[in-house]
Amino acid sequence: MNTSITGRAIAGGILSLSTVNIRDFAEEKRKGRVDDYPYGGGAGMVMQAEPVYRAICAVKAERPAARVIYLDPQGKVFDQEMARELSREEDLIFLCGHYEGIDERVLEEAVTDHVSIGDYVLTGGELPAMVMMDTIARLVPGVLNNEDSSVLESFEDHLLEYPQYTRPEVWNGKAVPEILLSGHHANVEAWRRQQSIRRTLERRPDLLEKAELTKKDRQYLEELPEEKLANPEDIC
Ligand code: 4GX
Repeated sequence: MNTSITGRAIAGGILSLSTVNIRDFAEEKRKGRVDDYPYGGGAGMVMQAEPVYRAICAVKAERPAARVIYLDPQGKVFDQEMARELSREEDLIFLCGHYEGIDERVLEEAVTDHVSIGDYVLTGGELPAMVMMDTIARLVPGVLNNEDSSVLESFEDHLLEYPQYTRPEVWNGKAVPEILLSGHHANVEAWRRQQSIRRTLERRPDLLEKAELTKKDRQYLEELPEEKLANPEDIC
């Protein structure tokens, strides 16, 4: 988090980030151990309620209004819309579990949001928390400058981004699409829009349901499948 765009934002005081180690809130006699066997038996270990509770209380003493987000494969799946909503919060606490999870009672007591970053299982919540922090951070005003701006933001309009090209004009025998060199701004915009729509249809057709398409967009979209279906057999 201390490098690149988020690093610059932290150095500039736009964002701040701190961590607490739940082990530091372990009972004295357990010497930093915070896991124990699950009641009812079964494989693996469970994080105890009390150290987790103390850790959350210590953070909340400084940030009483903060939402407490538990990284949890059973949570609501994180997306750009949720990131936008969370970027409006002043403070966020990310609770990262390890092992088989955390004693349910402290979750009931302290967690405001259960969030999953996707349908796969990691060893702990730290990477999901970092994925969320990075995604949310770049939506906080002042974090991105003009150079890495997000005005024409992918996903916000439920379309994939158009392809990008930079110098040289010909690389490995491949030329940059001519329209991009034309200097005709309106034509470039129209071409990029079409590329976005084409890519979304080919790679993520599920996104198109939510996309807001103009009449022109729809017209282009309807012409696409015929063009695509006409080809595969002809190639060989
Ligand atoms: N999106 N993990 C949480 C501990 C755990 C185990 C069982 C509840 C039940 C994940 C994800 C994720 C790994 C974080 C297991 N918690 N978190 N951890 N996918 O896989 O958010």
